[in-house]
Amino acid sequence: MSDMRTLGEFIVEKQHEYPSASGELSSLLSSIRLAAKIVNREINKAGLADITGAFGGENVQGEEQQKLDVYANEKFKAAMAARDQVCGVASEEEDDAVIFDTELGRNAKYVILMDPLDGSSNIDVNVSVGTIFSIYRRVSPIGQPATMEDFLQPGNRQVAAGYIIYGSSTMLVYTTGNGVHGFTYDPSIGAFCLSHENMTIPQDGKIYSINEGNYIRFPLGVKKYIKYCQENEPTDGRPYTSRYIGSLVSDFHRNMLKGGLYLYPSTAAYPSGKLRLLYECNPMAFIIEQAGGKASDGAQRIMDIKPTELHQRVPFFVGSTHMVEKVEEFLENFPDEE
Ligand code: P6P
Repeated sequence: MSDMRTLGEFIVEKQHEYPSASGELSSLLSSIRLAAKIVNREINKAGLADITGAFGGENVQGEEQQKLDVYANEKFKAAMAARDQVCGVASEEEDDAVIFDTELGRNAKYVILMDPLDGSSNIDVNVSVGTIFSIYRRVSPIGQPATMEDFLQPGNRQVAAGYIIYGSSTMLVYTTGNGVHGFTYDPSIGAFCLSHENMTIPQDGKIYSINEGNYIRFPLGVKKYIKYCQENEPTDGRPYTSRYIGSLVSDFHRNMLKGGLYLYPSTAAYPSGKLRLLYECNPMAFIIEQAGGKASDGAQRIMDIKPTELHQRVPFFVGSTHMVEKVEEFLENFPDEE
C-alpha cells in the first residue's frame, strides 16, 4: 500500500543524498517523471488509436520502429531538451547521440542514455513494455557541447538509473545509489506514489528467464545451467520455474520482487548478446546491485566494462546473486572450445 508520498516529494526529500546535489538531478528526475506520464497515457490507449502499427522506419538495430517507440523517444527527448539538466541524450532509437548545443545544453551537468520503449514488439499483443534510463555526470568541460566520452563511461560512474514498467499498473523504479525505490502511478490523481521503498532482491530464487528457442547456439555453460535447473530442486523442494515474457523490464521487475535470474547469452543471431550495454545492461545492473543482486556478462561485472561504442551489445546475466554466481560457475567450468 502506498503511503501517499509522491515521487516528487520523495526526490526532494532525498536530494541531500546526491553527491554535490544542487537541484539539477532532482529536476532531471522530475522531467523523466513527466515524460513517463505522457508515454503511459499513449500506451494505455495504444489498442484504440492507430499508434501501434509499424512506423515504417528502422532503428539502428535494424528493428522495425513501432510508432510508440518513436513517440516515446520524442517525448523523453523533448522533456530533456526543454530544461537545463542534460547536455545530450543517447537513445536506442537514435543512430548517434543527440547533443543539445544550446546555451542551456552546453551548461548542463548530466547526460542521459535510454531505451525509450524496450520490448515494444510486445505492444500489439498487449504485453507490458518499459522505458530504461541511465544518468551520468558529464566528463567534458561545462560550457562546451557534450562529447562522445560523456556517453562512453563505464556503468560504475552512473549517478542514477531507473525503469518505468507500463504493465497492469505503471511503476517507476529508480536508484541514485542510495537503495532502490518503486512508485506506482495513480491515474486518479496523476501522481507516482511510493509503493516499494528500499526494494531488495532475494539472494536466491527459482525463476530463470531465457529464450530457450536459442538453445542450440548457447554457450556450453549456459546449456549446463539450464540442465541443472531442470534436474535440481531449490532448497524449498519445489522445482525451478521457467518464465520468459520477452520484455526485459517485465522479467527483471518480477525477478526483483520474487527472486530470479534473467539470461541473454550469446546466440546465433547475437554472437555478442542482444542486450545493449549502455542503456539496458548498465542501468539494470546499477539497480540490481543497489537491491543486493548481481549483473555480469558471464565473466565480469557489467558496470566495470569500458564501453567502446554507443550501441554495443554484451551477454547479460542479472538477478539474484546466488543464481548469477551459479551460471558464472558453469561458464567457467565448461568453456566453449575455441
Ligand atoms: P528475444 C526486447 O527486444 C529485448 O530487448 C528485451 O526486452 C527482451 O528480453 C529481449 O529483447 C527479447 O529477445 O530474442 O528473446 O525475442
